[in-house]
Amino acid sequence: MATAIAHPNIALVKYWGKQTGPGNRPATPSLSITVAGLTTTTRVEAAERDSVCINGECRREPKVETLLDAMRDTFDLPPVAIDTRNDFPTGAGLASSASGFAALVTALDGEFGLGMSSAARSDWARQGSASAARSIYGGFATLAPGDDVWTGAELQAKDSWPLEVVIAVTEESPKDVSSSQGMERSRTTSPFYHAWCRSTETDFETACRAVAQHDFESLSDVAEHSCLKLHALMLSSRPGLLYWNEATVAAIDTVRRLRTAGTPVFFTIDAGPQVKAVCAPGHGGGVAALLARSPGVLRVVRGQLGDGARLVGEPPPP
Ligand code: 2P0
Repeated sequence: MATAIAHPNIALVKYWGKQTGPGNRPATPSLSITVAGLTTTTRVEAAERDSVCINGECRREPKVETLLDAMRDTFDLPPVAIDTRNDFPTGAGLASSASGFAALVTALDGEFGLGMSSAARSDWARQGSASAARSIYGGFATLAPGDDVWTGAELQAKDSWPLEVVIAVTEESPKDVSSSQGMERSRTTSPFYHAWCRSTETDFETACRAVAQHDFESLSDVAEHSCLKLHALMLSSRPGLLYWNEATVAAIDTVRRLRTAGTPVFFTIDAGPQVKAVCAPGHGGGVAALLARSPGVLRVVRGQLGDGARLVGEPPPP
């Protein structure tokens, strides 16, 4: 058997909406940071039939079944038992599908000797869940159109600009509307969808430049804009998608007040009510202390930039 770990990633320029046709290709490029401190651990081994257990609960997972079917068109892959565990809430806006598919493809590659490059693992992970293409890589990662394919890539290594992350958890339970369903609803019903696609290409270029220049102010500006624009797109879908709760709004306010007082920090929020504060190096402790006291915050999780998905030795039994 083989075991792989992967970390979720937090998009600073968001992906929301797919191209039509096969391959699970996003409609727009995206940029993220991979975050150590939250980890998915996935173990795979050959078995008599396919099975998937997530946090000890075995169930049908259509997205995993679709990915395994597609991989079997290319590889000689036997039936496989998959056991995956997250040390953070699953399906609650913390990118568990990104780390999940990145760890799964990496474990399958290791166990069955599929001989994949990082780019190939990223390509297969994207077919499971598009944001997973970025969790194959550490540090700052992108998912953007290449010459003829959509590829993930490492834009910059984690040590080159060690930003810190503080996640304010405001709800532990899974969301009602999955990201896949939500983004399809936005694509088909929001009057703002085309403006979202057009403007995200510019945001992506701005953010790549800000990362290359370690320009925190510029990155803050474009990342908060991408986040708020994403949620405006969600709200303008029919029926409207509202992933926030009261504590989410209070935490945004806390981050804004911190920044006004001089702390280099910005917020971002995905398809869930958790608020992620991204801090310049050395500022995670102060931000965590204040966010922990923000109304409605259940707990805070601190993270650093992390490595990409990788094989590990067998973990001790739970
Ligand atoms: C992102 N999100 O760029 C954006 C921001 C959520 C909000 O990618 O349908 O789980 O499996 O490709 O990757 C969540 O969508 O969706 C997501 P599928 P995925 O991180």
